[in-house]
Amino acid sequence: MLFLLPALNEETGLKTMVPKIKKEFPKAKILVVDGGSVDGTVVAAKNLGCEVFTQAGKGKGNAIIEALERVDDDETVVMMDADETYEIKYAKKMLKKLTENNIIIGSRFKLRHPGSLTILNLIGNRLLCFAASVLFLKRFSDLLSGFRVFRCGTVKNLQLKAQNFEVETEMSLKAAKRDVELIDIPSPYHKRKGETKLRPFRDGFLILKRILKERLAKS
Ligand SMILES: Nc1nc2c(ncn2[C@@H]2O[C@H](COP(=O)(O)OP(=O)(O)OP(=O)(O)O)[C@@H](O)[C@H]2O)c(=O)[nH]1
Ligand SMILES: [Mg+2]
Repeated sequence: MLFLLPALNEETGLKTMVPKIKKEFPKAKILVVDGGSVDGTVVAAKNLGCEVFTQAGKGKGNAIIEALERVDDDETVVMMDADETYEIKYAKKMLKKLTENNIIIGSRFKLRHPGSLTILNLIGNRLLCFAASVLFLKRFSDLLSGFRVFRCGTVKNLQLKAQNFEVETEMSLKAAKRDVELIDIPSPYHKRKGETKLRPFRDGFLILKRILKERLAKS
């Protein structure tokens, strides 16, 4: 099993998160994909015993795509942000539902902590989920959640292309089109450690564009 952590300047989050992963999942490998951090992310991750590589391209999407290329198809992947917003122990609940052909999503709306999602992000997320649900005639609960469990090969087969924060949306929409089951598990969400990398208007617009692109594309 492999924890996949995309990290751009997340030294603070990694320092508290990685020991928790090791405690809950002592045998798991931890792969940190560095996005060109200028803080102590890389050194901290290495000192904590993680495998680390710096991505060639830019953006969270490229980080995920490049990481999956390095991982065997039959590996179980737990993807989560490196800012300690998600609760590691919930991965256990998610792993129980995993099959060869599904993606388990930690859905944040029910159990989110106050202040974890800004009003703007909450409204944007809801609107984007609503737009996708209407356009795809299927209910998407937390399209943008970065907490996901899947077999590496399941997601590699989707041939993701999104370079930035549209990557989770593309994953969910392509999965829906290819009959890969999406299973939501309510999972807590906390206020992040360190500074956000999300730019709500720019990234929200890119996500909306991705939803429309996926709707218009044939497969
Ligand atoms: N490798 C890599 N990681 C990135 C990049 N951009 C963002 N990330 C990571 O992707 C994860 C999600 O980014 P966040 O800034 O937390 O965005 P968010 O979770 O939508 O927003 P918050 O609710 O503010 O946390 C974090 O672990 C970031 O460090 C990038 O270009 N490269
Ligand atoms: Mg975050």
